[in-house]
Amino acid sequence: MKQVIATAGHVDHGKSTLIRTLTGIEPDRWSEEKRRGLTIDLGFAWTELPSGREVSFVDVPGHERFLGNMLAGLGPAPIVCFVLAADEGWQAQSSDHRDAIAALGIDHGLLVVTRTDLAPDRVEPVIAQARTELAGTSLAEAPAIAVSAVTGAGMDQLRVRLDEVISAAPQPAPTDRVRLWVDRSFTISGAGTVVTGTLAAGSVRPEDRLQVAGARRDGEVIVRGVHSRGGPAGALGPVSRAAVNLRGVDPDDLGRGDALLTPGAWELTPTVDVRRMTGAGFDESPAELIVHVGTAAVTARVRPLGSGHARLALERALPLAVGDRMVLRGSGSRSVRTGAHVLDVDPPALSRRGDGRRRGGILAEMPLHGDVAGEVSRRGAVRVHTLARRGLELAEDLGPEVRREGDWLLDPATFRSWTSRLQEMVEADRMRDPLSAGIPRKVALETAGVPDAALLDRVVSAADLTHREGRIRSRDEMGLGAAEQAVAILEQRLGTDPFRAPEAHDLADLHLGAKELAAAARQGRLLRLPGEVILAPAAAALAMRELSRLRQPFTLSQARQALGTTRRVAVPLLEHLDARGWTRRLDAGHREIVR
Ligand SMILES: Nc1nc2c(ncn2[C@@H]2O[C@H](COP(=O)(O)OP(=O)(O)OP(=O)(O)O)[C@@H](O)[C@H]2O)c(=O)[nH]1
Ligand SMILES: [Mg+2]
Repeated sequence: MKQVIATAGHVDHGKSTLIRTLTGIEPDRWSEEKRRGLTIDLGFAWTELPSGREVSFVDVPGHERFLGNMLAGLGPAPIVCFVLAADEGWQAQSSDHRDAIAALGIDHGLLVVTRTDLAPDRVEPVIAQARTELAGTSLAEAPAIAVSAVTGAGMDQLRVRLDEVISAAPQPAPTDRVRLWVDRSFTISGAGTVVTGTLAAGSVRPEDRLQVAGARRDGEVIVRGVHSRGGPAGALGPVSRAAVNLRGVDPDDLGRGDALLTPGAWELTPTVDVRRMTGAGFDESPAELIVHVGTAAVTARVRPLGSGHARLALERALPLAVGDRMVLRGSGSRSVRTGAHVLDVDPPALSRRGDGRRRGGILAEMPLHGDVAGEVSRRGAVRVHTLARRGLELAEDLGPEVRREGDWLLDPATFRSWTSRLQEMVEADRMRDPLSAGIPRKVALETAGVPDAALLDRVVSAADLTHREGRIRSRDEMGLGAAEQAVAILEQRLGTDPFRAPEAHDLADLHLGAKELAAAARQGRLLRLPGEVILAPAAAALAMRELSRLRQPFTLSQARQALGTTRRVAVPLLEHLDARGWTRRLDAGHREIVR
């Protein structure tokens, strides 16, 4: 069980020093960071806790200028380590970072008061101050601990506490779908492009195919290798820092804000409807905001739908799901404006007057985990798989408003309308032509508006219709109409001479065309074999009686003589018996009866 923890806290409060002391790894990677003693971009380190569990850290910058980098580190992290300097106490970016954590809904973490060697008597008041400032936020109940990264005081207890916090956090399934938000991409000579990110759920292994949701490219890529803790790994599971070596990708094609996905498992959406969870409402929202989600930061046009909800039109499509949390920030602003929760990743267009107001009302009623019944009634029919992609949870009992048919969830009214539409179509077809073989399935699909073939089968049986050879028709037959008399004549002739099939001119004289013959065959009156060889249905059994008297195996010509018929009749008749499994073909010239 691995975990990833992000730091947070005011600039210069000792975040990077704490991580360095804890792990022995320098998180400030850049020479400029080292020179200035200031974190600019994300830093990465890892260690083993007393339990033997591996924990990785994403160290974020505190300086307000690098809020974007800070959010890219915090975005995908499930746990946060909130750092306060004992000698300085709560400061401006402490508030900013608290707001970001609350906006992202991160509710697992711990409070670390560091630099206690500089102000030993400030520990209690600083913790008290932090509790006040964090009241009502997701970290209100977080455990607090005092340390000095310089003297090492409290560091052992910190390790124990980290283990406790990790144990309390949920452990995502290694089988979940992958959405790896990329925070870095670089090239390793000989290995090619490597991207890194926090693997929050699912697993990645060599040779996996992943879908790219990127600002510069899409399509699929193949994983050449995976690394964690600086070394190669057979497979990576959650929650871990992942370095993924990709085949055939230019490092410039991928970067922070892009994501690697389980192919087909995510909806890439340019439009979402969201609910305000923290911070300012949408009443006086600027027309444009920056949306931070995962490691991405994109511009979005904002359409308020009441004060608590809004539609965000993103500058590019992102892999989002219901339940995702995002930070909204004014462009140019260095603080968090609103924390938002995604309610719908495929919302309906708002084109008519009053649509916005109506939509605001619907969103206000929508539960946080989305509205399956609403989704089904709005769309008429939706696949279970599509809902899962969108992040909607399926309850055991879907209620009376949802009808489940196989892989589909249906609005009962929609299903009823398909059923009656199909019944009408079949009835109209039969009125037009009593001998009709029925409506082709393709036509039924298109005209009735049924979205797929498997679903059509269910509509057919709900409508008490039947389908045969690609056509849908009524269960009860209407008789043969005008062809009745001609068929009766044929039946009589075949009754006396069962293997003497009528010739084409006989059928023409009787006005029996393909349609009439098909209807008679369907109704069990005639046996219609390929080549328009027409026999009585009893011909098969009669033929068997004759053939069983022959020496086995027999040839075509022996069979023909035994039946007293022509090649034209004998060939399709024997093939018909083969198909029924009554006779068996041994080689090109011989058959035998199957006993
Ligand atoms: N005496 C003492 N100094 C500390 C301690 N922890 C950090 N410092 C010092 O505090 C200063 C800032 O530490 P950093 O670790 O760079 O702070 P930071 O929070 O990572 O800063 P940013 O990343 O820029 O936000 C450095 O000069 C550290 O040496 C501590 O426990 N005791
Ligand atoms: Mg730092």
